[in-house]
Amino acid sequence: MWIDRFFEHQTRRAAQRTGRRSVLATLGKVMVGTMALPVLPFDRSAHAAGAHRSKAAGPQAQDETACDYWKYCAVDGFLCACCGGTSTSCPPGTEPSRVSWVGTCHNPADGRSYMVSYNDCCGKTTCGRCECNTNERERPGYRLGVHNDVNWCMSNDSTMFHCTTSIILGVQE
Ligand code: ABN
Repeated sequence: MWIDRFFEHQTRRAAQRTGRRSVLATLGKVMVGTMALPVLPFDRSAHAAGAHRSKAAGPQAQDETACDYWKYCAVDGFLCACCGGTSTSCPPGTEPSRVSWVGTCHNPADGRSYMVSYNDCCGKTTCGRCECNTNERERPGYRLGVHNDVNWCMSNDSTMFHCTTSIILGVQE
């Protein structure tokens, strides 16, 4: 009967199409996918200095090369203390940005709040060490005036960003 022949033909065609070739194609896709996975851009800043300390413990006031140092509560950049400078001075061959981002951080050593200016150091390629992204009270990029993911070297003679300092501007009375 024609209907039997029709379905037999369709079934054979489907079996040919979804046979070994499609299994191999699926396997190939899985293999390529798993090879690409390790090179995808993951945020690895959690592995930066100080990440081993518990966040619940709050900020600390001893180690200037760790992201949880109290002055770094709203920082976004590589710590100059890990790049040949200090938390308040630029490494040799770089100069402080003319514009900056400010944050208010709580110092656990004296229980007071300080206004901190995050000036980038400009004039050399990125340092790449001690990347910290604490960004307390920062807002998303579409709210430009309150966003910190910005190269503050933008108005210097050299706009090359190297690292970020954290300079106390004042204490809250
Ligand atoms: N303020 C640090 C920085 C520099 C370049 C791009 C993003 C953030």
